[in-house]
Amino acid sequence: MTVYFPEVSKVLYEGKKTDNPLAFRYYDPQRVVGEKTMEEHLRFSVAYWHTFVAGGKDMFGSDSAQRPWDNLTDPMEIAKARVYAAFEFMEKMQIPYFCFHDVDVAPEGSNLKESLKNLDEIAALMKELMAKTGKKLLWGTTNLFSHPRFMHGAATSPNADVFAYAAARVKHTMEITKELGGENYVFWGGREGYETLLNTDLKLELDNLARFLHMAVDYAKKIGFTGQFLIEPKPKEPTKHQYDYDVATVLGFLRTYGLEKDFKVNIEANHATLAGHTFQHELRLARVNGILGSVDANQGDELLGWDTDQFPTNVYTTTLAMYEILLNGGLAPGGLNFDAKVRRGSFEPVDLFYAHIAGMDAFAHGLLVADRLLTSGALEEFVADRYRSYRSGIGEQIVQGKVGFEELSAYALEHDQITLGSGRQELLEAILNRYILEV
Ligand code: XLS
Ligand code: CA
Ligand code: CA
Repeated sequence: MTVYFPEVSKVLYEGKKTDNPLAFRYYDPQRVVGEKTMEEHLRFSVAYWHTFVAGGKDMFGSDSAQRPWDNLTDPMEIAKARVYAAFEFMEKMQIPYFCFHDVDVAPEGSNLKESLKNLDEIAALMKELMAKTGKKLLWGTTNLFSHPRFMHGAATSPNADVFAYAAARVKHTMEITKELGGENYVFWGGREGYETLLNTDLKLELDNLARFLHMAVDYAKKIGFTGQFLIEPKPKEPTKHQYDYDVATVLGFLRTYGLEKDFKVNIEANHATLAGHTFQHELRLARVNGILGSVDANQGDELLGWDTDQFPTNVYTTTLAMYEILLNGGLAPGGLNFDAKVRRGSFEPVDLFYAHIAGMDAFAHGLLVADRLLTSGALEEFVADRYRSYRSGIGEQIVQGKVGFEELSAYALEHDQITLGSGRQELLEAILNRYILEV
């Protein structure tokens, strides 16, 4: 059998003093943190499209990456070689999960029937290797944005034939996801948005998007697919305005259309920052509303305004992310999917290992810090104390709904000399730094 990464043997935990760049310094899968192992907490996943398919193309240049599995001519043979490369990579990296779009794994045929047949053939090979290696599918999804037929959207296209075509593709990918034991299914509305309102019936498009999602829920029930449905918010790119703008927008949409029980969100760090939020903000908002389902673990570049999908290496961000995830009671059945790509200049196969090691160690480090921070209670105690006025007296009555404007007005007339406490932001930031630097 072809070995695609001969320069790398299994990547192991060697501790933070190691000089070996092909070892983990923090990620120790079996290490217990709180009540779970690191592997159970972090549920790492590799993104098929970035790691085994994309070749480094950008607006200014062609593919730059060396991908030995692509050195074939027949598209189906390339697709199969990618599957073998993917499983070799996951084995060597100790990554338990993967995620894919339908079009990542199999080439398009000359018509829909042929495309679905190609997909079935590759899915069968994946199933075989999953059984052999114990690797699992975190989520499947359908690419409803690359082909020109989706130029005006899929479920929100002005053309009903496109809506029908998109439904056929989602139906099929959902069946394959079920067949492979996928734990989630993602809907990222790549072109579900608009370029200009001058040509757009916004109300019909939103109604149609909801109709499409209801049909997906109905079909999942019909075939007994019990994976979690996830919507992945993103404010723009490729469209100027995307309907699933951010967590707050998705929450409003789900509630408007009666879908809130069937969907959670898959939060991508880079999409959060594109929406003008921190990653932590999006995680917090999803968590407190009970819809934090999964995470696309990456980061953007502070100086670039687009979706750069970089590997997550910022330990402040990974710490605050893990802090929210621990407070959420974990992510399962979701996980941390590296929806990230190596830079165009990092073109050698070994760079895929360095990149994933960097991301896995940054999250493992974040987990250790967040766990210690939570055990200390430093932040929670401060926050609880900051809001103590709502646990007795007039605050308690407000919370319990026992008073209205008249009672509050009478109270305020007697209590208009108000004493406030400091927010202590800098002290709290110093505490966070201390914990990050100590691990
Ligand atoms: C693109 C999205 C996409 C989804 C899956 O920006 O991140 O890759 O995660 O379709
Ligand atoms: Ca993503
Ligand atoms: Ca992205």
